Amino acid sequence: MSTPLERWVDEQARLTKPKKVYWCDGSEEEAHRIMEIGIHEEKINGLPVFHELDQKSWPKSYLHRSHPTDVARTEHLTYVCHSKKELAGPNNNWMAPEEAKAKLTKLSDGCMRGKTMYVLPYMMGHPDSPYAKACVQITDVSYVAMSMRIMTRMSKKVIEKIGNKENFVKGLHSVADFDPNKRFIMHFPDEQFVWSIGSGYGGNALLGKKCFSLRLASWLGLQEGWLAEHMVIMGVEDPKGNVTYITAALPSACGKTNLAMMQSALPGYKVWTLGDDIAWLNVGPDGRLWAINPEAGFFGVVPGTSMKTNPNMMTALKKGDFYPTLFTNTALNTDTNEPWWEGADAPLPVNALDWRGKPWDKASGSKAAHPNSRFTLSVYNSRTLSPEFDNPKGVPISAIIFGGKRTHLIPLVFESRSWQHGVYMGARMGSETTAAAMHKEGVLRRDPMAMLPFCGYNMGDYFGHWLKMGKKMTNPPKIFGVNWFRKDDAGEYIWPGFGDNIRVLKWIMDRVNDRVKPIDTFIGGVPKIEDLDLSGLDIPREKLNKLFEIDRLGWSVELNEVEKFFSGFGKTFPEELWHEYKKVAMAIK
Ligand code: GTP
Ligand code: SPV
Ligand code: MN
Repeated sequence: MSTPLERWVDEQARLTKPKKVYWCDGSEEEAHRIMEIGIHEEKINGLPVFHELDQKSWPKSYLHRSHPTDVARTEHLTYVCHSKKELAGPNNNWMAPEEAKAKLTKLSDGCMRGKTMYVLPYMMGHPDSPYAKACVQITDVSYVAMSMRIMTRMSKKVIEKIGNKENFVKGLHSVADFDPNKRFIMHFPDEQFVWSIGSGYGGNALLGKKCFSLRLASWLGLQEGWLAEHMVIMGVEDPKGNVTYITAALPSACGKTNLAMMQSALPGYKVWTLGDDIAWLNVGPDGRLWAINPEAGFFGVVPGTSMKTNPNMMTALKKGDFYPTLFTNTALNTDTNEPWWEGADAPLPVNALDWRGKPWDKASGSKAAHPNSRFTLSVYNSRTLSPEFDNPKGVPISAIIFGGKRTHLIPLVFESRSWQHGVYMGARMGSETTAAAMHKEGVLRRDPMAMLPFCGYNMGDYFGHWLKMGKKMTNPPKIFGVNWFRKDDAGEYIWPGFGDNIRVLKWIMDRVNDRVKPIDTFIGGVPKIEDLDLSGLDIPREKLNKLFEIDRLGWSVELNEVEKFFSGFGKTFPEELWHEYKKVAMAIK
């Protein structure tokens, strides 16, 4: 007798018609085999699927070039197919499930012809964690199979775990012919099923990541009383050895990976990494909020990564403990066979090919590496990996940070007055767009809790769920806002950022332990400058004041935007958050 899993795989094979079906076991030996296949596969932009980089300087590292139209998430082609449109809300594209399936069935008929169908059994979360989920993804791309091996806990044991169960998480992925006109990322929340066609890019193709662990998981969290969030999880150790666990939600390409892997600029402080992108948050029996990272790898932004900005990530990238590390869409120094990118430590290459495989020099005026070029590597390469990473229970959270990329208005750090006010702070968040999705960069948009592209249901209900979660905790985390990106009149960042962000985390920890008091303002509590540890940092006082300046006119313009945004959710928008909004609006007048 076949199992429901085997029957499901058979059914997909009948539709997509691959040359062969290959069940992966997650072993290293198998990874070498798939790598060999990719090294000899058809060229994209002049390279095979995997190009071996110089193994002395970049052990176990390979370069992949994507299809030139396929370099970032495509939010306009991403749908959440709830039974009713209202469930998806104004924050999602919606299509009726039957219509979406009919469309995708047509596009998928024979889409794997001549190709291998990889069946990938994987866990999101530690297999012993009560919060972990057993999943299976099908894909027709060796690069996706390899990336899923790095990003998740892939193992044949998951097949045993699923056994005869019907309710495992399903993902069907095919790049078909990469045609952007036939590209769709469709979610079926009632079936825990993601169907993605036409794109091989990270968030569109690694279905355990944004598609399952955020969009579908956020919907599950609503039913079951937990949260799936676009958040860093980190432990910050003080000089006495006490570790405070903090989560931070920052929109795509706004600094999560760098925060999670920070090399502290303050002696005696150390950041321990638990996750750089996704957190699943549950209320523990102790009334606190507990976080696990469902992932096991980093899919991080390459440009800007260097020994100066992120020495811990550079060391992890060169460590090569776990096989393999992938670079996607960086430039290639053809003299040394090394990857190169804007902001790298290595000097400008003399002979280089850009991310498309075209000869490049500085005079060409274009970027050598794609601004959204990425590395994919295992967390186990990281020397800052927290000893608690594999703890199935997760870690207890003392503070939640909401931040964004705001060149104006938003201060370096501020604190909410209560859980409810903190939820309002998260809901009104805005951020300037980045290269992580296909849209114009640098445009301010609302991005509540950094979840706008990832909340799998109506965000009005999502805000209500956040409020409810607060009521379930006897000891909830304190909520803070941060902004590393404020600029001066000359257009320069005021705050040095990166390792110096520890100074902000230290103030947050001092607030968690009630060691200092904030100054109350209408947006929340801001630090007294003398309570910030600025030792060894040379920033003139007037510049520092700029970081905390509260521009009333700017805030009233902002509030008009916020009001319009909140109103879009109609009756689903919680009254409690209107109440918080009105308090701020009154205070500004
Ligand atoms: P996703 O993987 O897309 O979710 O992004 P992320 O939030 O993990 O962003 P990441 O840490 O990769 O940072 C994106 C960009 O922001 C990189 O180019 C970084 O160099 C830059 N960045 C990160 N932290 C800081 C900071 O503190 N200050 C400044 N100025 N730039 C930063
Ligand atoms: C993001 O865009 O927020 C990412 C990269 O973390 S992706 O996996 O493509 O979503
Ligand atoms: Mn992300």
